[in-house]
Amino acid sequence: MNGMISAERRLRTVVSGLSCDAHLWNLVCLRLLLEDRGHQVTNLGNTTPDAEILGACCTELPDLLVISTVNGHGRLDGLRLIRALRAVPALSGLPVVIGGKLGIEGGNGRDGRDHTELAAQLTAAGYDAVFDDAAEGGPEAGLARFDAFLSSLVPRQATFAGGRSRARAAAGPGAAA
Ligand code: B12
Repeated sequence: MNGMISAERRLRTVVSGLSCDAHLWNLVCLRLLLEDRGHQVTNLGNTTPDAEILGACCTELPDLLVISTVNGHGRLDGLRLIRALRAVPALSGLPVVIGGKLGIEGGNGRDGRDHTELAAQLTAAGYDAVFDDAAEGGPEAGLARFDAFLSSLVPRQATFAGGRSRARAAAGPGAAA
């Protein structure tokens, strides 16, 4: 753990599972990580409908939306969600990441297949970064890359224009951005 960040760098984050994903400890884990760093978290929970995620983002205007998926449907549900989200003008610049088990090949997702194309598809559709358990180093390395990505974000209120505060280039290898 990296320790607490300063108040000026505190992010307001929304964490959510996707509509058909019943797993919830992944969300608890992400919440604990974010809170440990000093960030504010709204956890929308598991099996959250797209409309609820979009509604929460429109209401809270967070600095970051974190989508977690483990049941294997993330590539489909994740694409549907990000396309709907990017179609909302107020959310077109919101930093959004997705991570977890993006395929259906089990456990750590290390099935020998090339997941690069999937990550590219997700980023092309609008995700700022993808943290795939199947990427090199497994889930632990993914969380470390996520941590680095967090450090690269600037809270919306700290930017003059209030515009997009993402930093794609800082996402690092494995965090397809
Ligand atoms: C508990 C469990 C369940 C419980 C969930 C209870 C609950 N409410 O949480 C129940 C019984 C409901 C369940 C159901 C199913 N499950 Co289940 N489940 C598990 C199990 C045993 C543990 C999951 C867990 O809690 N892990 C602890 C959390 C903390 O870790 P995690 O989920 O792995 O998340 C980590 C990473 O993925 C990563 N991460 C996740 N999201 C994100 C996001 C970001 C941004 C980042 C950076 C990182 C990140 O960080 C987390 C911490 O390291 C796993 C197997 C396993 N040992 O992991 C299978 C597992 C996840 N389940 C699986 C499957 C297939 C199912 C079912 C489809 C089974 C079925 N045929 O019905 C259903 C799906 C139901 C649904 N609608 O979603 C598969 C998924 C396979 C895949 N994706 O390739 C697994 C991997 C089992 C397996 N080896 O096949 N499951």
